[in-house]
Amino acid sequence: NKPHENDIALKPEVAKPKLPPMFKVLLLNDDYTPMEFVIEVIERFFNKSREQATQIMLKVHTEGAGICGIYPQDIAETKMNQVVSYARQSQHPLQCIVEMA
Ligand code: TYC
Repeated sequence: NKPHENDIALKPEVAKPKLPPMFKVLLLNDDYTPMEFVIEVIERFFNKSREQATQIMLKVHTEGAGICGIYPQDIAETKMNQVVSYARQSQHPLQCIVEMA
């Protein structure tokens, strides 16, 4: 009792719950932006406590860069643009970048 040759076994398509690709938002160190301003930026745009924001700022200051948060691409890019625009309004050279996580 042979299977019919048109009975090709197709792998059933399983609906995978797909997570969006995630992107890191980083601050870069510079010699001019005041530490207090950087702490306020991290609190305001990345919803961190004063203590968390201070730790992140010090990491950026000593290591050159630090992650403020990880988000889907559109949110990560919006945060980067908000940080840069706020820093420029305040005439600070603070740099913010997005990287694939
Ligand atoms: N290096 C700066 C200073 O000594 C402080 C600073 C920290 C600047 C983090 C930028 O992303 C930064 N005033």
